[in-house]
Amino acid sequence: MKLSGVELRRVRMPLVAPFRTSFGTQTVREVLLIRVVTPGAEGWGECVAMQDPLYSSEYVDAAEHVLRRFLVPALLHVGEVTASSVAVHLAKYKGHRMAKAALEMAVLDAELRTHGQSFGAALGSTRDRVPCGVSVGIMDSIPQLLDVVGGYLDAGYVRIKLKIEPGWDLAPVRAVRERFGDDLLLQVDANTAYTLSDVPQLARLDPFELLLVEQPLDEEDVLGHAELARHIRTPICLDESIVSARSAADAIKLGACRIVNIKPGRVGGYLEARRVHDVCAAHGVPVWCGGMLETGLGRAANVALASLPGFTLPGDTSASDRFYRTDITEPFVLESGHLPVPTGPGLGVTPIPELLDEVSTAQEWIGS
Ligand code: OSB
Ligand code: MG
Repeated sequence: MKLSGVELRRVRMPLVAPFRTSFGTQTVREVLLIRVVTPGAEGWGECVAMQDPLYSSEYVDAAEHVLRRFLVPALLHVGEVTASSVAVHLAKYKGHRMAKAALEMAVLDAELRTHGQSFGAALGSTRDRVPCGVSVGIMDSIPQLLDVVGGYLDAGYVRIKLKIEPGWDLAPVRAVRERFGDDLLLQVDANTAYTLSDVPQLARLDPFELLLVEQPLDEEDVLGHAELARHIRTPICLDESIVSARSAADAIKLGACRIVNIKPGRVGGYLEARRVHDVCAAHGVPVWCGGMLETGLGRAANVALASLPGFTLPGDTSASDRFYRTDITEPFVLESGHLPVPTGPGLGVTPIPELLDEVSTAQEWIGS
């Protein structure tokens, strides 16, 4: 497949409510979209890098820059491109996994549309719908949190993830357990906000029978997580620390995690995400699909990934209206706590031109 050109498009979408985590508060999503044009079909990619380098070192302006300056030209200069060769062509450029993932996603979408195959079918889907959890931000008060969680449970979400940080951990977990009961699938995500000196506090979460605690320590502190695992009963799940199938294998071998959150952007693409899934499955480690406030494009691909057999825990694959009043694609709507895996060619969804134009702030064409 020869690429005729690549469009980089910036989109700005307001969130339905502020989303607060231990690393900051977001009120708007600045997204970088990629459209690749090939003779057979167009393909769409979504870059999950955030506006500021607070979750990881990548941020959206940098992703746009490295794509324009290095990654897109590298692909335009090779004659035949296949989705599985994208990572090879981009490998000499270090890091920038979210930028690479977005470009590979667009090429994969174009390739699959050309052959009439869906993302799910290509990745190895074994289900036609996936159970959905929702990530709940840090709130101003416990009553407000209970209202918000109650609303999500009424909407049908089958699992609740509470964002936590020092000073907002035990009390929200206890309150949600007391109000909604022991059967609620409940987990927490610290986004690296703790250190090993917090072992006693993290151990106080043990009685609440959480599914997991996600990324309590620094992303580079894999051994710290292994040490923490010796002092708490709650299973540790890694997010930020897992940047490849190799790092997943290492973390598992070191005893740093019993569960892995897979985000395709964080590991460099959907093909590497499948390899992370395969490594975890080989070790009997359950995985689930994380989220990065995706539009309908990234959401479609995430739902497809989440339908692979090793995804045995509900993911942060929530409905479009969790974050956006209006999505840029046909919205993903929760049905009995599940989302359907798209079946059409490629992502199975495309941006609706008028909706996309309404939120676009810049676009740039890079021809071959
Ligand atoms: O740590 O999982 C995370 C959003 C942005 C950055 C990091 C994370 C998150 C979420 C939201 O928790 C997940 C979603 O998109 O639903
Ligand atoms: Mg996380």
